[in-house]
Amino acid sequence: MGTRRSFIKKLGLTTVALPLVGSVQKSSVLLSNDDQSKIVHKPIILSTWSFGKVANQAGWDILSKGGNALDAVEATAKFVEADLSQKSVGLGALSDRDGYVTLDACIMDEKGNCGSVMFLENILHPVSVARLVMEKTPHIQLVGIGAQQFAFDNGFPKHPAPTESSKKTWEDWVKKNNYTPRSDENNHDTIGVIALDQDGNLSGACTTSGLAFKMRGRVGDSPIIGAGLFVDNEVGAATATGTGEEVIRICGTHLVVELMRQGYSPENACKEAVTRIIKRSPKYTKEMIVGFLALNKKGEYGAYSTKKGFEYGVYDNSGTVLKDASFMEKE
Ligand code: SD4
Repeated sequence: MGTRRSFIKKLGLTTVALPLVGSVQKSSVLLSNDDQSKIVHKPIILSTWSFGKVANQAGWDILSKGGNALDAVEATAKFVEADLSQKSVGLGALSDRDGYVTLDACIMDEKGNCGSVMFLENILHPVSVARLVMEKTPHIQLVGIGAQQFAFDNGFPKHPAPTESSKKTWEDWVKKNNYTPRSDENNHDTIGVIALDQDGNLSGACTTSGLAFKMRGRVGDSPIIGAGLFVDNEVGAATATGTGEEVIRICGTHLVVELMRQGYSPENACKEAVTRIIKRSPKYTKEMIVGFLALNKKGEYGAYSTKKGFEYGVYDNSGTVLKDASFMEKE
């Protein structure tokens, strides 16, 4: 073995495990250092936060059978929307400060097609409405009652909200009336999901109820293309979570993808975006969380956050894992 390894080293070759299509098996092949930079790691799906790890299964079921990234990201986003125990995505979420649950979502495919809904009420699957905006209208964004009417017209039923438990949390909050609409440990968990399919195409989706107890009508970064989500099939995809106002200011995910275009690794691109946010408002660093998650065309990925605690799920041919993002804040 030792002899084989030193022989490989001399030649500048490395043994690399390559995933096989739709299977958990791996094969070992020898690649020159030049070839290593061309390795494409696919299919793969990534989602924000710990529920992302569970929800990735829905997308992986599609990707592992050769399905496309767009269907996969929608399926993963829907999985979380359908879970009414989630307090920051879908109709089970915490309300705004007037007691209404208002949802934001968007989706983007490998051709630059995109759709978005904002301030949408009583609809279980905003991400699917966003997809229909993309596929059936000449527009990108629909808001409020217009978005809701569009959903009804396309057969989405009206669902009640808030849930009893979210209503109770809101009633308790009203008593304190402590208006701090900022993401912290207790107020986060948008699902942003990005995927690379077997054909080498990228797509992404993002869906949220936004910040708990936000002002009525407030919309964050999540449904904004280039802020909460961006996909460029030549380069990569990125999604964001956390205090949306900070992400919008720097067109966060567009920035991350453009940095990857310039040669940044996914993690370093996310780190640079976080650095810009912190540079403008260092005092917020300890108070709020903003995290970015990115995937490039080769299937390399990375994440970076203002502070400790941002996790993301990864599902590829080697299985499913939850990872901790790197972070800026030092204790
Ligand atoms: C927002 N970015 O509405 C969302 C909230 C979020 O983790 O992601 N929280 O600003």
